[in-house]
Amino acid sequence: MTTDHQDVFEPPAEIVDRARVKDWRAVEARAAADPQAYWADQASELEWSKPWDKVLDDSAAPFYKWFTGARTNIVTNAVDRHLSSATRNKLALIWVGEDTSKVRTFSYFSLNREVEQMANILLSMGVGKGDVVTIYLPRIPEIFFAMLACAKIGAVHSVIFAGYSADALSTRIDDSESKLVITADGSWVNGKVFPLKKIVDDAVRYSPSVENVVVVRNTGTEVTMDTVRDHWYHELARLPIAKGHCPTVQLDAEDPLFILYTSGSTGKPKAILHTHGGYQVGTYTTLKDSFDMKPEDRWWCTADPGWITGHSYLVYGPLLNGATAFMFEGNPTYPYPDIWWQLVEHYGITSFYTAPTAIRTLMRFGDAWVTKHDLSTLRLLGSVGEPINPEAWRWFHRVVGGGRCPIIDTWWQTETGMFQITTVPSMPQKPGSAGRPVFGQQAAILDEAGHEVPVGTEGFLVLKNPWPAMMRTLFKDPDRYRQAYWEKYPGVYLTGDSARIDEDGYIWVIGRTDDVIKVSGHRLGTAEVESALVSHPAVVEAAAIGLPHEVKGNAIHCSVILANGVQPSRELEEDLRNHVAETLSPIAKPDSFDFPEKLPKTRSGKIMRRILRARALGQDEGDLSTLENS
Ligand code: 6R9
Repeated sequence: MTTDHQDVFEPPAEIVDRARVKDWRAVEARAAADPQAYWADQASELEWSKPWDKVLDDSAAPFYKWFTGARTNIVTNAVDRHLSSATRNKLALIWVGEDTSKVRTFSYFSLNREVEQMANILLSMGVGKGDVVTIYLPRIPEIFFAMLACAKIGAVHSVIFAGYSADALSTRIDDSESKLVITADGSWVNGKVFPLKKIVDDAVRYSPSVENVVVVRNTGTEVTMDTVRDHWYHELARLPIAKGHCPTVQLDAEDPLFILYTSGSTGKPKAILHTHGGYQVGTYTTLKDSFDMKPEDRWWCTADPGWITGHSYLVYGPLLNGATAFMFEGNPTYPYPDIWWQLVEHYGITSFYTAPTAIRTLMRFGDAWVTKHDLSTLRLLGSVGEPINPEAWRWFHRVVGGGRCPIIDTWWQTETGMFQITTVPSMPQKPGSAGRPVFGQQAAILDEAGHEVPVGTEGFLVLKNPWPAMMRTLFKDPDRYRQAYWEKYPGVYLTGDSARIDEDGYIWVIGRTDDVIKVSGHRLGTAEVESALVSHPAVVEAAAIGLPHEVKGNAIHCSVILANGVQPSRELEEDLRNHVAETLSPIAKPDSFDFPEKLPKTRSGKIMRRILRARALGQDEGDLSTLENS
């Protein structure tokens, strides 16, 4: 370990005094001795209409099942159980628009009313148990209502980040065979309207499964409404059918709750499937322990509900804990780079969870934007999505947290559903290390052959124990599930990340080992960018790689073979960039290009990205013996 990594921050005494988990070593040891007993204890803090027969069924591993035989619904625990007590009047959600004069707040009582209304409408449209509903909504309260309404009636939500293009949306709708799409007229992005409904129109033209589109009025933009297919949500809400109580359907613990598409090594995104029972236990427990959730907390997770972080720790986790969630529609630098700190001060946020890329962006504007606000309500800070570099960690700690607030780094994935490597507030923190495996989990770093590597050596990060919020399979693709995650090292879960472990058992995640790139914390597949590029008439072949970037973590660099007679130019680069934005998403825009004569390939035709990376970084190209025509 280098000395840079040896900084240790001991948690302040008042944080430890207040922490739920004070003696973390004892809890860790108890959970390690009997993980199933640990998870059963956690699960018994939630409501089940029928108890489980078995905590873990591993008879068909890697298709693990949790809390088998139990009946439950995540909405019973996230909403309903808070209605019978004083919590019904507590704020469940505070929402602030990009125009911060727009504020909407919901107590648990009124959140329930909204969810019942949306659920009644879904039922009236023939949505039933097991049906997949596509949700393409921005950060507005209706995304909470839509997700919870689906869960309430046993439908499966498939949230698509409202920054994906029509092509990407259409592929995901088709793959899931969704009959209903919930969207909005538009969303606000830095003062401009992003035309969501228009994108849905384009997507649905090629998606024959869609029978109904429900449109929430948000920006007031003019949109085209198909008289048969499209319905305004506010008009449906006035109908008698929308009114009245809507019971929460009790489901099998293993019934699906949602699918969420994420990028993998191929161009086809993977639909990760999560279920009601285990997912509620995992997200409830990890948020409670790592962020020391208390009734008086105001929790702000800046992630978009379109990603797993938004699912687990903006929507479900806080509600399962009966906390108050805060959601902001806007971006961190609009209209000024102190908008977040202004909101933290105004709304008295106590726990603030964000991504390193945002911290690095805001850090560049200087301390004054932060220090002019009174951030003394903050108690805990959190980080997710990519490794946090020690410099950003220290700035976040010193300037935002006033040196008082521990930073809870949380390593996890769409697939894991819940934190896997993190700290709890009473644990010492090391800037740049994600921490230790969560209680009940064990991690290891393996070499190519599957042997554990010595302390301090980089290798493949694997997880040894199953955990309740683990994905159950890839929707409609169980073979790919087994092969992608469980085949390289039988019996352990392959994360796709490389990491080191230090002498204290802290894990230092380095990055992905596959063709997945995290760009500004967003997960993208190089193959998706490549297929967007080759759909441009000037492009014959393309290879995308991630290169280190100071703010974004990684930036996308593309090597492109141009069609005969096409010459590289600035205009062409701009055109290709816009083409990727339009066919995939603006978040996938390449940063830089080069236009070689040919791509380095192995004799079997596989692109050698290692060589492209070395070339782009001006480094030695290394061993070229496997190169075709070497
Ligand atoms: C939650 C989320 C998963 C990948 C993961 C890893 C990277 C996430 C991290 C982190 C270092 C952290 N990652 N959290 N790397 N430190 N705290 O981001 O899910 O979008 O599926 O991405 O993100 O590479 O494998 P997802």
